Amino acid sequence: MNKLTTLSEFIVERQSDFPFAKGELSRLLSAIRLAAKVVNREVNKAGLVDDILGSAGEENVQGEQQQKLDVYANEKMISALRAQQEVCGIGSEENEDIIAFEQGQAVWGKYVVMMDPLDGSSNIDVNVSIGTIFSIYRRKSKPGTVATIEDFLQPGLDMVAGGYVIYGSSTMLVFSTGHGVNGFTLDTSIGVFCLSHPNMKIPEDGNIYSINEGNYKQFPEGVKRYIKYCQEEDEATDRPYTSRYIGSLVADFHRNLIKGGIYIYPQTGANPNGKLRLMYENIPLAFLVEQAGGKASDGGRRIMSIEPRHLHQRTPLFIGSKKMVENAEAFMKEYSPSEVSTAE
Ligand code: AHM
Ligand code: MG
Repeated sequence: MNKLTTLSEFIVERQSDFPFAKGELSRLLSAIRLAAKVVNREVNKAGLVDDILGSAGEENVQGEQQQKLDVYANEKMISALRAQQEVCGIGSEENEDIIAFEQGQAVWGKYVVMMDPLDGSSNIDVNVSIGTIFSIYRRKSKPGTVATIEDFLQPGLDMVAGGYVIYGSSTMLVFSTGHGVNGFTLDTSIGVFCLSHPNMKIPEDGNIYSINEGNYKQFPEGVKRYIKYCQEEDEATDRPYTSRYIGSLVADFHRNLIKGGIYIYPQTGANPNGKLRLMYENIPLAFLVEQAGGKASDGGRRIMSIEPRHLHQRTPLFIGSKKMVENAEAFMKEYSPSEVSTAE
């Protein structure tokens, strides 16, 4: 049997990849790992336990129904990170304002975390994969003071680590510290994440396109034309492409990362800036895709260099295999020039 590398062993071996003090990365990631295992346990029994399934009866800051598991995952992530005391504050999809820790050692924490604790949660009730997305930044304010919004509003280029957990047919933690992307699969029999996908690379080109075509009429002309291009027959370019859309960003992204493909959530009539959130959905996945050799933009601008203005900001997202994203951008430039922004 080949020797398995556990996540803990991997972190110790790769400690030098993390540009800051010893032990911080391992403590931060172990908080995320612990919360992921706890959420995984609940996700897996969601079909059995009545009080976990379904809506919590409240709306979150985005005006969407919060699912009970959203609330649960949010609480677990926050308490795990608070307990590790490396993090002075958290920005979450589920909380309107940042959570700035004011007591104990946590105010000395050098990092902030942004997260979507349970993305795609409308899929829980129907047993479809969901995920947790996270990003880690070094704080701007002085340790020992209470974190401020400026600690969070940093462009993706300043991110020090990020990734996601996918609760799928198996549970995986995929992350990067800016030195490539590695994927770990949870061995549920021993409760340990093991390195299963070392040094992940996204194929430079692909033949899968992922977009909610139900919104077709609301898409910019450039996206409409790109979809038609994907559907045309052309043997030389392997078209028509295959259409795959789960409606769970992490799952759609994960598949395309492995197989090659493009995921697009463009601006629509209902969501003129797209639906997905820049800080805790688009940037962490853009970080990963770039680390894996792919590309991410809002149709014009590189996601990683956008200067964020507020915590729950939305942007369109074009992400995946480099050649496919470049091609979709070319369609945007040609047919929807007024909707392509180039300003940072
Ligand atoms: P959520 O954060 O409220 O779960 O919403 C994000 C989800 C993504 O997982 C998914 O890619 C997208 O919304 C699907 O949106 P739509 O149903 O409009 O296609
Ligand atoms: Mg989400």
